[in-house]
Amino acid sequence: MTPSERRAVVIANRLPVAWNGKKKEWKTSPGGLVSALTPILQETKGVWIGWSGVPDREFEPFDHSGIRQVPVFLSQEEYESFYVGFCNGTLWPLYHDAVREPQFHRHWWRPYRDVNQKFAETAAKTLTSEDVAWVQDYQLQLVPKMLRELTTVHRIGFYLHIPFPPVELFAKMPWRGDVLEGLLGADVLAFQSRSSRTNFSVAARELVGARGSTRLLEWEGREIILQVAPIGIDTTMFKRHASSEVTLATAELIRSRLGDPKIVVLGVDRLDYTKGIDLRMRALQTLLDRRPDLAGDVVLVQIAVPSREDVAEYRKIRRDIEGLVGRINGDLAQVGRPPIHYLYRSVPFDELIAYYRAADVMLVTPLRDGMNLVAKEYVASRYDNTGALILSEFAGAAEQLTQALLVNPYDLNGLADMLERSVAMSQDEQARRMSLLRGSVARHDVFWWAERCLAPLGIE
Ligand code: GDG
Repeated sequence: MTPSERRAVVIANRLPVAWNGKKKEWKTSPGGLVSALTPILQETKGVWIGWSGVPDREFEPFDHSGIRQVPVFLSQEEYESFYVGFCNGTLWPLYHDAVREPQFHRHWWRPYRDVNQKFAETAAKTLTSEDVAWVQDYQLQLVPKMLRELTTVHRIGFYLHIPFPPVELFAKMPWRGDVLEGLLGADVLAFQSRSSRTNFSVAARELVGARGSTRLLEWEGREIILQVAPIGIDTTMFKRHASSEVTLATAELIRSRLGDPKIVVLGVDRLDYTKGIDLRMRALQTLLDRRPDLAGDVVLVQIAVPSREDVAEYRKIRRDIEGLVGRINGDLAQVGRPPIHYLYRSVPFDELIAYYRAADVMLVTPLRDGMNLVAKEYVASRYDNTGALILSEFAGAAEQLTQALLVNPYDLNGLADMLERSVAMSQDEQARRMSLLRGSVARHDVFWWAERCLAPLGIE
């Protein structure tokens, strides 16, 4: 069998389609992963295995957009202990530098293991010895080893979308050995950044006795390739949308609704405590305290997309941020001219691009982030080389986007300095930086990423 004939089977927490209960139909969930993999899975007659997003409901396998979709059943209880509990209460904070305290509960671990087993068993029914299994992300770290035990599949790959933490943090997890052994079941493990790959290699060697180097480990008589494959976006698609007449008109409208300020600063994030939304607002306040002459000229638009509202920490960060918006606007607003415009909702894709076009400065300040696609999307939308990107050193994107204004988000004065600098940046400097950033984002787009991940697995 040649690499171009080999079938790819993606195993992810969610299917690339979501069930619309009212219309009783499946709808494609937009996103980079889905658009990158759809053509590959279509060509190779591939399969996507994942949860439907609806607890307590069985769905039969079906075809959508030329891809076989195999739903995995999750009960409400499993959703709460596996997903809300272990994935989002244990792994998510632990893997993001423990910016919130990870909760370790045995009654969450067991369902994590059982649900991983369920995904592996569902996949095993589909996989043949000619296929390549490609497991996605932190929800399914035990699946590679389980597939090795259950199947004779050609190769097993795993991609981690979030950071892999330093060993000092990772070592706290009571089930660290099971997780490492789960991942070491793969033939190829790919990470967003060099630091994540190094962290994993150190943990595997120190905690379970794997041998080898940062790039290649040996475990139970097998070799495991450790890859760095930073995820990208479909840059051509972003440029096309960004330059359409409708988008440009919407961008104008957004600026005029904001009162035509001199500088529009934009933040776009899922409302998550890792994204540093509160710190960027406090940095704006620091700047306006320092430079009252900028009041009215500089406004921040923050789009905060509702996320994981079932998790207590997420409800708390929402309350904190909304309190902060109220305080800053209460202190600094003139009637009809608040410094912060806060939207707690997601906006349609076309409108999001119009916001990217309307923004003079994009503020991306996560405390830790696997990559951060918003930073890349902003760059790809600035086809005329205008605008400035302020980017946290702690986003995976900072390893590639070195021409951004890089900041330590914890340093409020430093962040305020950088905001001040971006507000005053000359057009020449904007153009020089943005054209280098655009080159980097375009060279390492989502198709480059998919190929980098799939080629070592034997898929072309
Ligand atoms: C995880 C990792 C890694 C946002 N608001 C709206 C909207 N979005 C879209 C953006 C972007 C995506 O959501 C967010 O992606 P990020 O990469 O910024 O962040 P996470 O959701 O945390 O993603 C991250 C990523 O996985 C991929 O590997 O980069 O580090 O944490 O595409 O455009 N889309 C629409 N309306 C919105 O209001 N339509």
